[in-house]
Amino acid sequence: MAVTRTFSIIKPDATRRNLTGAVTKMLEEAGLRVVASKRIHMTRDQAEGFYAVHKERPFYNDLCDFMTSGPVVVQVLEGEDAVARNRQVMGATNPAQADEGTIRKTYAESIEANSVHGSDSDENAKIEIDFFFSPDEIVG
Ligand code: RTP
Ligand code: MG
Repeated sequence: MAVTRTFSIIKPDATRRNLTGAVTKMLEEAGLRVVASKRIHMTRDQAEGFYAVHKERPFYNDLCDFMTSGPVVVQVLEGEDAVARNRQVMGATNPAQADEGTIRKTYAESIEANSVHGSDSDENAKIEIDFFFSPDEIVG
């Protein structure tokens, strides 16, 4: 299996509860390496642009409110089959449906405040990494 990259966000519900380290530990224990990381407060424009694929969804406006409600930690993760590996350790979008031992089962508060984001394909991972990071910020 090839070593690839994915994009992760530790969401405002997790940074508010001081869970940046705890979440990162679970990512690392899943075989992912943090090759870029920064704590930012997303602007409304950034949130709307990042989630533009969800623009027509009923939860879009609330989601943009939530993602700008506090700091987030954006990260690039590297590992074997990174996109799938990350989504496995994240767990289902709705924490009520997430498997035991996943980040969302362990820490998420609700389907919206679900602690982490992870890219859903290699193609989207590249787009999302480029949205937040310049090449010199990524050290593999
Ligand atoms: P993500 O993109 O954050 O990694 O999560 P995902 O693929 O599991 O979920 P997605 O369907 O892409 O939805 C993006 C984020 O929108 C919020 N959401 N709220 N209120 C709702 O019904 C609802 N559904 C989704 C969640 O924060 C979800 O992670
Ligand atoms: Mg998604």
